[in-house]
Amino acid sequence: MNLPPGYHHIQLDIIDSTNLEAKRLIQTGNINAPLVITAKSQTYGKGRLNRHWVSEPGNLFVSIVMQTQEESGKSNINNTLLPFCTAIAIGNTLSKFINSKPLYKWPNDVLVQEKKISGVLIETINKYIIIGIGINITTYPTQNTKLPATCLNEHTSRDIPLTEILESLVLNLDSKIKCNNSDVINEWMQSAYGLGKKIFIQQGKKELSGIFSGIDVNGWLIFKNDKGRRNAVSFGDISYKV
Ligand code: BT5
Repeated sequence: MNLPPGYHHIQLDIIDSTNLEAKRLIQTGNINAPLVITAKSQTYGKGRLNRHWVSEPGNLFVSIVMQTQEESGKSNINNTLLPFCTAIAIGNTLSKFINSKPLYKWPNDVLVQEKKISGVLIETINKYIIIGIGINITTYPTQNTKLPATCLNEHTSRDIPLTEILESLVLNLDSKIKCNNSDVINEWMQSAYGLGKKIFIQQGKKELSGIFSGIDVNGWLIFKNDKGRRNAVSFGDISYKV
């Protein structure tokens, strides 16, 4: 496995969730970050807000554990824009293998031809950040998903080894987290899905709507409400008018 200098790797067979495994290692003090944990399949793949991530063998399930800025004493990890760095790293990796341009759905989904190919779950625990990434490679769920899904093999005839995808992903992420904020924002915006479109933002029971106009320096989603007033939100699920 060809990972950037300093990275460790644990390869698991079946696990409940690579993010949960990362948490256990952190809690028991058995962590040597940066650490890449991969599994062949997950029995309890997690999405955001305790949603389920369908985790069939053949797809990529990885959690990358890094120390936060304070703990490592480094100032070169872009914590604020980590979700966007991660989406870009996934997008750049997929672009190596397919012709369609991956697009980013705020905050960190990656779509290919308007279908979800990858999801990201970032969690923080005891001064460590766990970046959980699922990428559909060979299969994808065909029902019970909010967005239609897809997988890499639907967009290429080449059989790409998971190791090749993982190596590119970690390398891309390692370089993105060292970029400055404006570069990250600009790169993300160039492939933002739905710019200028009417969006609905679900925040629990509350729903906001407006025209999606970009992200600000903190990665908050900016939208213009129906009265033309600029608003920003830091969290929420986005859907688009059909
Ligand atoms: C995500 O959540 O998209 C984050 C998914 C993160 C999964 C990785 S795998 C490695 C690591 N270990 C874990 O346990 N998790 C991370 P969210 O935005 O909440 O989207 C979840 C929703 O996506 C579900 O409610 C479904 O609608 C849909 N979905 C579930 N599985 C899918 C899949 N394989 N492909 C596409 N969509 C899926």
